[in-house]
Amino acid sequence: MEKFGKPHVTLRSSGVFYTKSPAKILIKILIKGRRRAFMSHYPDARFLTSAHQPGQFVEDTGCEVAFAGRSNAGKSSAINALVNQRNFAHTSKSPGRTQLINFFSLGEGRRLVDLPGYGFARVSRSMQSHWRKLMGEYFEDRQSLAGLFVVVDIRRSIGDFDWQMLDWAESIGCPAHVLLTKADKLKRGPAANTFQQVRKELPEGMTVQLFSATKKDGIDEARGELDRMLGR
Ligand SMILES: Nc1nc2c(ncn2[C@@H]2O[C@H](COP(=O)(O)OP(=O)(O)O)[C@@H](O)[C@H]2O)c(=O)[nH]1
Ligand SMILES: [Mg+2]
Repeated sequence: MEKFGKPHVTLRSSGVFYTKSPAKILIKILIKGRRRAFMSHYPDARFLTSAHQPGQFVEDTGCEVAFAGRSNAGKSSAINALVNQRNFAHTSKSPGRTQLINFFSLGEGRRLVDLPGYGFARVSRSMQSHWRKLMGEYFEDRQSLAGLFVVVDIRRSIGDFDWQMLDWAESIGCPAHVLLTKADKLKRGPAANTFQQVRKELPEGMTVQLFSATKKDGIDEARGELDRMLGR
């Protein structure tokens, strides 16, 4: 059975023939692309640059929210989930490889900053001191820093380096939000317990939430926090 005019591409599905013209296929692809961009909360999100020294930081204007976390905590996955793009910030199974600060634009002078992961036991001392220096330089004098997200694997809870980041934020009066990610790895009860415990331990004004990049849980709450920090 023929459905649309002349057969350009003929597909056979369960014994029935139907055809699609190249124009129809193209229109479908275009509509799909537009729908994806429309559905994205940050349709203009794009990579700006990677920096391994302060001279390479993006110009310190507008405002940005930095994401920190142990290597392998799920930082890149969280960023991908928030901007709704699969490989926006790359994800990795080998911890401690990226020692760069990655800057992304969310449009109109707003940025998201992917800080290098910490807590890597297997990397060299020189890499660890490079990390410490780079992070120190970033936090010391970043006028556009409007907020900090600390991404924590819920199964490990908050560690020493996470506390160091939160202390840094507190000392410069920067709002901070903890994402307890990989919440899908725990049952509801234990996840809720960790959440309550962290909430009690955090200094006043700092917030925490459950999150799962895999299950897309907590996305709206996290976007809400991100937007609040960015003044949207
Ligand atoms: N189950 C589960 N796995 C996750 C989640 N987020 C990240 N992962 C996995 O954890 C590993 C490290 O994630 P990645 O985002 O690269 O961590 P990063 O080093 O902090 O950027 C990858 O194998 C991810 O697939 C999550 O919410 N749930
Ligand atoms: Mg990463």
